Amino acid sequence: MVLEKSWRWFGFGDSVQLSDLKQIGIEGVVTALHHIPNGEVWPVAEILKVKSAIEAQGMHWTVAESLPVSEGIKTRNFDHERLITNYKISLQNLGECGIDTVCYNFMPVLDWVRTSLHYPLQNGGEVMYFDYATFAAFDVFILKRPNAANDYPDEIIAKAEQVIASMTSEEHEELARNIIVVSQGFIDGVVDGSTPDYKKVFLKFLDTYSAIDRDKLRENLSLFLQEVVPVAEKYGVNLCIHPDDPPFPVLGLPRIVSSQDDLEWICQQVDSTANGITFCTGSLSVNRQNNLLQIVEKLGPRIHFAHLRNNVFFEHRAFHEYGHIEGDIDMYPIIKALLKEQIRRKVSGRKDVRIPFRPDHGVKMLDDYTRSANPGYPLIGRLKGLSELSGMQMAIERELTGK
Ligand code: DNO
Repeated sequence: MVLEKSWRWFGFGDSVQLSDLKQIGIEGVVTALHHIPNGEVWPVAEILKVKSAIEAQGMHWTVAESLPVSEGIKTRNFDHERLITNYKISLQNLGECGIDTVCYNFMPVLDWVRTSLHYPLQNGGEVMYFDYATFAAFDVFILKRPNAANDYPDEIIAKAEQVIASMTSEEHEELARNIIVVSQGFIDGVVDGSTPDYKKVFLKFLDTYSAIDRDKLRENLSLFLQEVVPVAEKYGVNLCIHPDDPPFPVLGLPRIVSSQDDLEWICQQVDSTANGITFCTGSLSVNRQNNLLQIVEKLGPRIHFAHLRNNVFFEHRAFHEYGHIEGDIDMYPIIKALLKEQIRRKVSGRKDVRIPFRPDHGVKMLDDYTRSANPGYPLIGRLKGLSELSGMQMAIERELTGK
């Protein structure tokens, strides 16, 4: 049995229709109620609209990605009780509607970070790129975060000086906009990019973490889990936290979902299958200390969702994304380990045997240049990845079962 073929669909405004997904063999749709403001309840009626549209095409809503955790929960500000109550109601509503897997993350202020959304590959394709020195240039010289330079090694600051000098002022602005607005807006952006002072607004958000270090953020996550996991359990929902992308602190903000130790610590906070993880190869692999295979072996029963993506790594934490089965991550043993986990589940009589996977991000290619898409989510590049990953799974499955 292969992993469940799933696909991130951004709702009725997505340029890819549900009928297209059916055509390409998708079984489970991954989506969210993107139109509901962060922190508000997801009402049953809205959930059902999306669910029935998906089911009308013969697929099912396999994962809610993401049910956003508001900043007020991460910082445990004055409003956190209301926000957690709303979160619990949304979990109940999702569970009662039969949506049994909910992905979320606990990254402060920013979700994923890239310094270029259009990095050209030699073959004409385009991917996303993260360069630490360019990121430092943004932080120190464009955003001008107080004392930012102290957070980087001297050699990175020296490179950042060169980077900034080589860019025009329009490019400075584009870099800031990409990091603060463009790559966040379509998922869970906290800053309204339409205001001219969006960088100042962003700095204010960063300030809300001035008294929150790694330990404090861990405490806030633990308190959140203690409240929501029992509700998820009661309504038959498995929660799965998405790792930090990239998996290290950025902008002076702590990041606490970056390593195997972090994931184990999280799973221990509430000892329940409902307290699980999203296994994202692209994010976790950027921390070169992480052994992805070991993570599957150790935490397999808690993996409720897999994001399969590949990277090419350079020195000083730089990387760019790549074709799903190319690149520096060896997908073969990872897929094998995930398929073995499914076999273990079946043997142990677990009901949720199949792990949904989605081809995470993709190379922009061919007709992708003429079709609108959110950054990282081109149709053809993802479709190519889906096919390659699926073929690999079929072959490994035969090898494992002899069928
Ligand atoms: C980016 C995604 C993330 C992810 C969330 C999950 O493309 O991988 O936005 O969906 O962090 O909560």
